[in-house]
Amino acid sequence: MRALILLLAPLLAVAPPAHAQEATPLPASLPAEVAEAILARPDRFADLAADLIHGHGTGGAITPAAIDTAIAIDRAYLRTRALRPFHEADLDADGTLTTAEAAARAATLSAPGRARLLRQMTAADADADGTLSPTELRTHAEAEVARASRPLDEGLLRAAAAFDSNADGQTALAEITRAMDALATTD
Ligand SMILES: [Ca+2]
Ligand SMILES: [Ca+2]
Repeated sequence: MRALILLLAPLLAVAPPAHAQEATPLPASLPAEVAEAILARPDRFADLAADLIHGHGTGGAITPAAIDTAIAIDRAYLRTRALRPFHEADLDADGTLTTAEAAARAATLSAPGRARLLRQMTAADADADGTLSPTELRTHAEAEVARASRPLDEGLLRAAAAFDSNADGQTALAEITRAMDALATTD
């Protein structure tokens, strides 16, 4: 499935409204920047929570552990996406990318694809020796995950856990929608 955090970009692009600092029915445990993002677009947070619960929950509800798993799946998706061009060029499958392997793969690509592969290789080649070691590949993948999944993105996914209003250890979609409806009526 598409990474949940990629769905967050429109939510995060919206500036928090002026009333974000006022008292609200949001759980007090939420970090301030997460609460502000939810207040800015409660409808989008409800959509995000629905995707999270439907995609990773059980019986219409989700536990904190399942949210952690959803976030780990998103990270794995981003890591895999970052490494794919290099894996496609690792012709002898030894986990290391040589200059010759990159050149052989680049020759089969369009001009933009070739430019992208060589640019990504230069960026990942931390010691500038012309090859990518397993360590350089891992570091590059983690950097791409950090770049694509900002702390606030994951904070919004984790926020769903704070809406467990009946404290049964899981958040039902109804608990989220009730809280978002309450926000709408206090506006
Ligand atoms: Ca290789
Ligand atoms: Ca290197």
